[in-house]
Amino acid sequence: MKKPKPNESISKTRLSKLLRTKKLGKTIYVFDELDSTQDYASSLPNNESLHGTIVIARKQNMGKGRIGRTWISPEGGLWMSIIIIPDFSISDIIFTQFIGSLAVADAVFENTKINCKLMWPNDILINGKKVCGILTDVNAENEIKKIVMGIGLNANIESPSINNYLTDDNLKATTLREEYGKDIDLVILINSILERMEYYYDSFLSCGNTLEIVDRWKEKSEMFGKKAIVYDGNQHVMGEIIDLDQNGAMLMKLSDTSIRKIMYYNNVSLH
Ligand code: BT5
Repeated sequence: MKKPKPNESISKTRLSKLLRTKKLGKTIYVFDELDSTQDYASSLPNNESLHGTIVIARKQNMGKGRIGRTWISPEGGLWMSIIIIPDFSISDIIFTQFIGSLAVADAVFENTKINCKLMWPNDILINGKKVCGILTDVNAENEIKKIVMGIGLNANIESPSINNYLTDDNLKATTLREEYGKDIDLVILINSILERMEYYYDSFLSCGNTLEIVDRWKEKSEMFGKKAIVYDGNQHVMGEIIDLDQNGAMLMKLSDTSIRKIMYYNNVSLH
């Protein structure tokens, strides 16, 4: 059988045939290009049958990061949004972010044997450089709540085609092509991500098992013991990251030895 070239491999038909998940990926949209898969998924009307729908674009023209930031999304990357109709309280939203990061890290390991590191709350790094970001948007205005989880994974891309456009000098991006030395089959990678996500999601929902998720997340993070600054409007506080609590909040020790809880929506920068 002819093997598709990785760059051409996000085919809806191939993906549907390969997927072994129960719910995630049951409906699949694949576009050559979109402004943002996140916007497209958010625009679909809230409806329970949407749970597990995935929206993929081969390239995005206006990819979104958090708090109005831009996500550079050339061809060759994995730009995907997953719709979740939650059976849990929206206050546990941080766990969807952890589930997404763990699923990507597991899938990258499964396919390349590369160990990614997680940075709170939504970054995935290889060798200290960002390879993936997760974005979680919530639409809670309706009776049926909808979470849209966006995954932006720099896969089969040359890193300068991202780094040349980054404006923040402190942050460098890397790509799987650069770290792995070859291209990866994106359909197989998507399948691995969705399988791992379903595993974590089911164990979280069926047993409320946040402990396993928090523990796995802690194992994969190198943040503990590092100094960080948290920005709060014009103010900022500096401290040492010491732990993650059961609710997914990050615990930071300040210079007066008091412990401050940092929530996922806070703006944190590592030092
Ligand atoms: C994120 O935001 O890390 C979340 C990115 C989510 C992107 C996905 S792609 C599919 C879906 N559709 C969308 O439109 N978005 C989601 P944040 O933590 O705010 O990081 C954004 C910052 O990362 C930017 O301000 C840049 O400094 C940097 N950046 C931009 N593009 C990048 C890239 N491709 N790789 C690494 N860093 C990047």
